[in-house]
Amino acid sequence: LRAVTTRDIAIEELLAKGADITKEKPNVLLIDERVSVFERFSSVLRKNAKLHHIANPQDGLFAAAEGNYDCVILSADLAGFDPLRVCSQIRSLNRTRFLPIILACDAENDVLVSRALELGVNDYVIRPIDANEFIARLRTQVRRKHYHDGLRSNVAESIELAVTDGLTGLHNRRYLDTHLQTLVERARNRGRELSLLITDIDKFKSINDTYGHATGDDVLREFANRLRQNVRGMDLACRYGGEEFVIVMPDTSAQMAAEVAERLRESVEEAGFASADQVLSVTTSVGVATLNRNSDDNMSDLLKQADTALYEAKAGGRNKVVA
Ligand code: GH3
Ligand code: MG
Ligand code: MG
Ligand code: MG
Repeated sequence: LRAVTTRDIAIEELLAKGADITKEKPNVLLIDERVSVFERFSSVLRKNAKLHHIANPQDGLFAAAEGNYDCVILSADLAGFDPLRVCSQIRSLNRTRFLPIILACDAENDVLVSRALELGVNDYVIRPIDANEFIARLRTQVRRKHYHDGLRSNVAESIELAVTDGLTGLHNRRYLDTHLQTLVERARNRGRELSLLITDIDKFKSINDTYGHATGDDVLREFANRLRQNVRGMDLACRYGGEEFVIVMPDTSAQMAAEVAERLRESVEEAGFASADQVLSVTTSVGVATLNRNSDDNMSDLLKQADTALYEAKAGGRNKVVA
């Protein structure tokens, strides 16, 4: 509730300030088959917008989805087309869901207008059009759109940050914690296999102690690259803790998972890790676990199983896979 309130206040402030977002001319798409209507809107908007004109609503819908418009003017009097249908089509496409629509009517039509507003039309005008009033209404819609576009990309960015590890760009533990249980349940419901591995860099503390923390960070980044090279697109790779990483592998048997783990172990051991002017030898230990379809193991059972295997790999001398 608080977020909504803050956001509303922010919008109102922005609108009150007449924020500078209409500095660039908005791209406006007019959907109406009549050239006379286009000419009237052209003269109304003149220097205030770039007006594009499409006669056929189906083409208009396509253009709206493909193009980068700030507002659509939809004629209520489209020969052979139901404007309400066109409106709900615009609202149902992802690309145009938030595109402002102004309905332009030839005459008062309360029923049509109220249904259109229910379907998501943002505003309406009745011909003959008053130029100043129309420009003001258009500006309001364009400002709102730009403001919300900004909010949406900020939200997308914060979500991205919240589930990404800043150092390596892999998913973070929070992401794993929210998705692993779903992957486990999906595998179980579909009778599919699922494996995961935990890998922990050997003696990482001594890398930090010997070469410094910055070098340690370089090693972590390069380690993440080698992880990425060894997993498929459908696998979920995440940094689980300091120098500990988890890979979840859907549709992967215990044997296949052990092979992935061994390949990863080798790819770390085989080539040195470059940092500044030195090349370091790094090794890693891996514990593998596979979902047992005859048990009711959940996500934490699976992680525990892999962690126990990892512990055995460490106890057994490190640079090992235990499956
Ligand atoms: P083991 O083979 O048993 O895993 O030994 P280890 O030294 O790798 O394990 P330990 O848990 O003792 O040390 C992990 C070290 O990782 C300690 C911590 O300071 C370091 N570390 C954790 N996060 C980061 C990080 O983001 N950057 C750097 N450079 N070091 C980190
Ligand atoms: Mg450790
Ligand atoms: Mg370690
Ligand atoms: Mg560790």
